[in-house]
Amino acid sequence: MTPQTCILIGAPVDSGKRRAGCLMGPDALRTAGLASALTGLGLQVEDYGNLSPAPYQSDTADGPLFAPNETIGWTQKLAETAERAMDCGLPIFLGGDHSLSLGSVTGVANYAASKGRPQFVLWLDAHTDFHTPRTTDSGNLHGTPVGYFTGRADFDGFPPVANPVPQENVCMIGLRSVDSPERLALEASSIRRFDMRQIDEGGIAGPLSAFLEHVARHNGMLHVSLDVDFLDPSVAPAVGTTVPGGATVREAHLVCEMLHDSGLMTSLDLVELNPFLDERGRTAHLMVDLCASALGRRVFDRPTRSYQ
Ligand code: NNH
Ligand code: MN
Ligand code: MN
Ligand code: MN
Repeated sequence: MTPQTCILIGAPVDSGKRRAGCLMGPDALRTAGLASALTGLGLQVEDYGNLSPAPYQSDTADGPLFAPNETIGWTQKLAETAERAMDCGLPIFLGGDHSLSLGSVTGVANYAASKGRPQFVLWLDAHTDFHTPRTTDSGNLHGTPVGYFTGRADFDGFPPVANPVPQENVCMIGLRSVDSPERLALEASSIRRFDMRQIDEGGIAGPLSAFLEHVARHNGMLHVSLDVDFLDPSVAPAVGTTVPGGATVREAHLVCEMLHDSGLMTSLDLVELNPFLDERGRTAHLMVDLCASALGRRVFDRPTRSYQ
């Protein structure tokens, strides 16, 4: 069997919020040994280098949103690149802030549609990122990707979403900071959502396997979006929006190990790493280790579990 190819796509997006630093994320993940961790698992790795946004009109400081045009440029470039990369392997988007997922997810969803398969998304994050440009209070577009790729209105000027991901195909795990307009919209939606209390009470494996079964039953393609702030800030300090009470190292590894066992993941975002805020690279190393778990690193072999 030819080894699976992972495609590293550097997306130094820093326009999704005001605090700078995520532009250094892709190179910090490379420095922490991402490529060699994957080749060590017997995978083929191709690195596309760092992308730049499609040409965009320079942003002004007036208006409620921070740097919308730059984010539009990134969305265009990432959607095109994501759709093309899907034919060549499993793309791993190295962020960059979470606004990169406006492009990565819409791109992979276009690919899935071209193959006649449904797209699913696992959102691992303290936040729901379900705002629209009209509901956001902060004006930070990294709080909007789920709103965009599920087809919510009011993304004026952004590329139209040809293949919105159905709400039933989205599962969020790790939630603990949700703005009221997001909560109201989510409660009216069929997005699956698990806050940290549910994880505390019942563990993380149950909700995840239920979702993976659902993906398998529908022969879906699965995009996983891992925000650094899914993790507890005591183990992952390198993020601008720390929220206490996040996933432990083992909870996060378990999610990744189960993803690998499922064989369902077809694309991955590693986002929101701000190396400027890191402590001797520990967050970058943890993200690399989690990525390795999601792609097959394990202590002992065990029978693989089928979700069909
Ligand atoms: N909900 C807040 C906002 O829209 C925070 C979003 N920040 C994130 N999302 N880090 O993952 O501004
Ligand atoms: Mn996020
Ligand atoms: Mn977040
Ligand atoms: Mn179903």
